[in-house]
Amino acid sequence: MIDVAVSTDTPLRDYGGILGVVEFGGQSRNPDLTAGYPTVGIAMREQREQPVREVWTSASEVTSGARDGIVYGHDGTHLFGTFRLPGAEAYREATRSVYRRTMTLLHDLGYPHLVRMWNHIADINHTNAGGLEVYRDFCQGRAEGLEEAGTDMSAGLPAATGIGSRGDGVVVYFIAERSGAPLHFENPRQVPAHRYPREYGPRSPSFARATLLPSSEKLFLSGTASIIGHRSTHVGDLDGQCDTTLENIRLLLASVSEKTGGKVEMDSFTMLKAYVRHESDVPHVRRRLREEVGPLVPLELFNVDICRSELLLEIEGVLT
Ligand code: 3HB
Repeated sequence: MIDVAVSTDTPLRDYGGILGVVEFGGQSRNPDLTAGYPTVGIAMREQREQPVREVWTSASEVTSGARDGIVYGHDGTHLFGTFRLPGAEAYREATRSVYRRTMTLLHDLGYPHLVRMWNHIADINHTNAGGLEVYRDFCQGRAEGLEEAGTDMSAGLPAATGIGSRGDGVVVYFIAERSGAPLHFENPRQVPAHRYPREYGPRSPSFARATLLPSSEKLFLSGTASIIGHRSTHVGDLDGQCDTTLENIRLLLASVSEKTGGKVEMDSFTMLKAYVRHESDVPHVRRRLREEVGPLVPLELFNVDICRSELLLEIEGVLT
C-alpha cells in the first residue's frame, strides 16, 4: 500500500518504508540515494522559507536503485522514480530521451503502468532560443519519448502536473505501478489535453485529468486550472479563475464517482497543492481553498509560474 504525506517538521525516521522524498525548498538538487532512498530537491520556495517535504511511503519492504539517470525506489507493487535535466537552451531532445529511458526502465523493472507524473520546469513561460515557449518545447519532447516507447496516447496517459519552479532545469518525479489496474479519467467539460489544437504548441501536453489507483483507493487529480473546452477563461480575474478551477474539480470528481459507483468529494483530499502565479494572490487563494475543503485537509501553496501565461492558479491533489 502506497501513501503520501506532506510535512515541514516530521522527521524522516518517523516514516516507515520510504519509496521517495521530494523536498520543495530554495534549491533544485539532483536526485540521489545517499539517505538510502531517492531524494530530490525542487526550488519551489524562497531560500528563507522553511522547505516542505512530500514523502512517499510503503507498508512493504522497499528496494532502491539508479539507472540511466533515473533514481527509484520500489516495493513490488509501486515504484517512485525521479530525474533532473540540467538547465538548457532547449529541452526537447533531453526530454524525449529521458522519457524514453524511463519507460524502458519501468518495463524492465516490471512497473509498466504510469500512475502520476510531476514535471517542474524552470522558466516555463520563457521563449527559448528557437522561439518556442519552454513548456511547449518540453511537451514536444515528452510526447515524442512516450510515443517512441509505444504509449497509447489516448488511453494510457497518467494524471500529471506541468508547472514552473524557481530553480533551473527540469525536475520530474513519478509513481508507476505493476498490475495494470490504474484507471484514467477526463473532465466532461474540458478537451482532453492530448487533443488540444495546434495553437497550443507543436505537440499536445500528454496527461489525463485524473488517475484512480484502486489498490490504494487513491485518486490522483492532475493540475487543474481555469480552462473550459481548451480555452483559458477569466483572464485577469483571480476569483473567476478560482471559481472555474473549483467547478472543474467538482465536475471531474462527480464524473469519476458516477463511473466507479464510488463517492469522491471535495473534503476527501489527503493532500492538496496550489500553484499561484503572483505572490500577492497567495493569501486569497488559500482562503478560497480553505472555504472549499475545510480546516483539516493538508494544504500547501507555491508561488510559481503556470503552463499558460494567462493562468493565475492551478490546483492538484490526492483524494482517498
Ligand atoms: C502537464 O503538462 O503535464 C500538465 C500541465 C498542467 C496541468 C496538468 C498537467 O498545467
